[in-house]
Amino acid sequence: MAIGELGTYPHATGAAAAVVSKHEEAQDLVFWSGWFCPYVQRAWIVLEERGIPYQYKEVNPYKKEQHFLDINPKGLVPAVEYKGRALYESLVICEFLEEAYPEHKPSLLPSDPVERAYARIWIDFIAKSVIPAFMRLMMTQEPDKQQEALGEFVKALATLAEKIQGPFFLGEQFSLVDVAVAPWIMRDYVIAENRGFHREAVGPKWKQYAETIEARDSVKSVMSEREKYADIYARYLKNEANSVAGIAFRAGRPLQ
Ligand SMILES: N[C@@H](CCC(=O)N[C@@H](CS)C(=O)NCC(=O)O)C(=O)O
Repeated sequence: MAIGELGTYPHATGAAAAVVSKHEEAQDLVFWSGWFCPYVQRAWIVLEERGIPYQYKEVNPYKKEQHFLDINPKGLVPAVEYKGRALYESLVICEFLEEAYPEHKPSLLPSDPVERAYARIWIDFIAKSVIPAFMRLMMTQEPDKQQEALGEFVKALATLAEKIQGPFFLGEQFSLVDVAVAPWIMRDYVIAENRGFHREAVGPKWKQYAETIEARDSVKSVMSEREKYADIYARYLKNEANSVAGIAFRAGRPLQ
């Protein structure tokens, strides 16, 4: 069932395809990507934002091929191989890139340890509250439960919005907090078109922040053509996605 989950487009298109074409040569860092994946886009935004040299490799994680399971036993994208050693989990990869490439500016975490920890509190909030609420809203079918899910999602965003220092979450500097949420801001049109979400419902601060994030070059550069995502989101909207994420959210389990 999972095979073919990807639909008809095996490769990046649009802006993301142009980026892929610049990253074909072998490098110390191999980036195992799925063009469609918001978690991949977190690591990809960091790579582009900081100009880190990497070799792009597209993989269909739904096929669970042995060569990829040897890199990530969970069989999920993103994964990276750094000088032959493998790592996975998008937020872990983002932090790894921060530490392994300190000479590549800008750094996306504050240098002060307290501010760094503060950034991680909000990254954790995005992972544990914002994204699960987004998934629930997309996958819920009954209209009254959709209203409830919409309320929960707007509330989670409002909690985040309250702390935005502007123009970015931590102020002047684009950071890993922005990276952690950016791919879902780029996908909020799915719930706007299908579940009645409006950025305005969160408040003007959120709307302005979302517009700032979606205008960021690194964020735009990892997006494929919008219509190419339609098949994938149609399955989530009908609650028919059999991805690891789809199954976990349907069962009310946290995403591993
Ligand atoms: N917690 C993981 C989630 C990654 C994830 O769910 N990736 C999806 C694609 S967006 C995947 O590889 N799915 C394969 C599957 O569901 O079998 C991370 O942050 O990297």
